[in-house]
Amino acid sequence: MEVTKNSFPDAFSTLSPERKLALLETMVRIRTFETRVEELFLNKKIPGFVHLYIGEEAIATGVMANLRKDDWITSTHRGHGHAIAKGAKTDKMMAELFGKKTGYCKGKGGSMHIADFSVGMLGANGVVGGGFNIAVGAALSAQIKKTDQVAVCFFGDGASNRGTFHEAINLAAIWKLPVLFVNENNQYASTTPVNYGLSAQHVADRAKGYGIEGYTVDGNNIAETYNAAAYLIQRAREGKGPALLECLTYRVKGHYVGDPERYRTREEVQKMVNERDPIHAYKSWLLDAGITNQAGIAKFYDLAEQELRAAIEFAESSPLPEPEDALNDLFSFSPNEFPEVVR
Ligand SMILES: Cc1ncc(C[n+]2csc(CCOP(=O)(O)OP(=O)(O)O)c2C)c(N)n1
Ligand SMILES: [Mg+2]
Repeated sequence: MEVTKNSFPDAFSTLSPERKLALLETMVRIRTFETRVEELFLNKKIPGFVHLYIGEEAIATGVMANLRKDDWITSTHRGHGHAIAKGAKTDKMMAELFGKKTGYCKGKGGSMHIADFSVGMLGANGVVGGGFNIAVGAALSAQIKKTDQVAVCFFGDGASNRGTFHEAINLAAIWKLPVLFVNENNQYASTTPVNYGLSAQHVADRAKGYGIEGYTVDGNNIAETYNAAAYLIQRAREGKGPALLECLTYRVKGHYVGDPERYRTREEVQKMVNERDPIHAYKSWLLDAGITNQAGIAKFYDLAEQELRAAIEFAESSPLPEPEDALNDLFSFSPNEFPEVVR
């Protein structure tokens, strides 16, 4: 995997040991959530579809560590990691995955509809490329209201071929909106390898066409994603406009749980797991730097397991939605209030 080195200021090095460890904790919480979700799905506890974020944790974690609670993100169909890193509650997420009434969408949406506006998570999205214009809209509201909030739009390599990508980036560029477009180039769009679907060498190359900065970093290296995000988010916050950040990564699991994966070899996947796992790399770095020890790392896994056990218990013991509620919450207003709009 080719990586273009960019010389962003090294904000990561200035983080306290506690904050460096907090990054590991977030990555471990995401990995643990996803690992348990895979098991639960295979055990038929979770209906619908789930797309796992395993192997891509350094992107959500490095970016979100630079956002405030009142900043916004838009997410994708592979959104659990984004939601967790932005501060969503894993018990309400799990309940949503189980289709339970206590879930984020009262059990009506599932994995691809998790949103928590209270922490600035504007939503996962079943529509590939559905987040671009929502993020640009949020950024426009910050500009109009003269707040210094920033919106981050996460999207895949496949999504960069949607028309919405081009519309959104162009408008954000000409209006200098405070939005960062974070591309998670995980080498595949379902069954299509990135080098088949992408006309440029890098997704970031497309930035030039809109007159904005585009960068490519190693998305499996938490220090690199952190540094790039720190610089570009601050720049957006100061009114200097949008940028495109491409994070090179690898989708370790199938496109969805149950994907037969006939489009790639097991050897390819195993090599990436062995050589490029972002959590393994960061743990080694923290140990070498003397910031923690094996027991310190084990503690994060124990805490994440405890959190997940509680989340699963909450989801399992929660009620299913009532049939009478099926048509509630489908509109942001009551259809009876504005009958002429709903006609
Ligand atoms: C508008 C639209 N087209 C097609 C699909 C079907 N689909 C779901 S995920 C996906 C691939 C997305 O690839 P990418 O953007 O690279 O994200 P990744 O799955 O790799 O995270 C496709 C084609 C969809 N959900 N929405
Ligand atoms: Mg992809």
